[in-house]
Amino acid sequence: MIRLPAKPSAFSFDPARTALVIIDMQRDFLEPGGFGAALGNDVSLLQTIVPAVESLLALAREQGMLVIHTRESHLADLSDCPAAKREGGAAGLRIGDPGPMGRILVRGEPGNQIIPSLAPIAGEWVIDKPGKGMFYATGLGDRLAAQGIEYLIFAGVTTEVCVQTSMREANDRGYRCLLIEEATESYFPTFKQATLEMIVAQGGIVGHTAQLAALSAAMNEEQP
Ligand code: TIU
Repeated sequence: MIRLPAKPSAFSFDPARTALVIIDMQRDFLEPGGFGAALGNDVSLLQTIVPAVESLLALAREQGMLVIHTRESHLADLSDCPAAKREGGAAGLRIGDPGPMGRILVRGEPGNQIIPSLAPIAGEWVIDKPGKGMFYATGLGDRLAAQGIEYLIFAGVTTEVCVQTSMREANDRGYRCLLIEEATESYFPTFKQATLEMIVAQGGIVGHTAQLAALSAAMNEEQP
């Protein structure tokens, strides 16, 4: 077992039964002209975490840990996009509308690809999800169970939307969850901070959070 300092208490995990989950580091949310910008957000805020997510991904790959990438996306005919979700954006900038990176939030379009520096490699899982949470309508739960995964380490965007929803879904399913603080970001810095605090409140009601350096040090140390 690997043990590291975390909030609200130390976090222990077995790397052989752990997956790194990188949520939605796709061009739609990180680059101008995508879904994030269409919703009125300053996407440059999210780009600041890219180096930390790159380091975390390299660490997981070095250690041979399972890596899972998610993408929020919809089928080309939008049959998996509820009207309530599509109605959310401004006219002409809604899910399925044409944008500079192709149809907004549609599977297979250029904007739906994970940014090049975090691109999945062979053996890593890519989960396309129509919702904010990674378990809803994806079949991921069965795949994780078949693989014997019990611990999930989270990174990605945005902290209070898809990351938090996925972490709450995982928490309800019994996974032990850790969110890496510098490897997640929100369009709203106060929402990120509030989310980190609410995850660890009440004795870790949703899970744990830790700094990347703490995880890296623990993983590179000899464990007793
Ligand atoms: N809008 C926002 O903050 N997030 C999303 O729409 N999706 C994800 O968080 N991936």
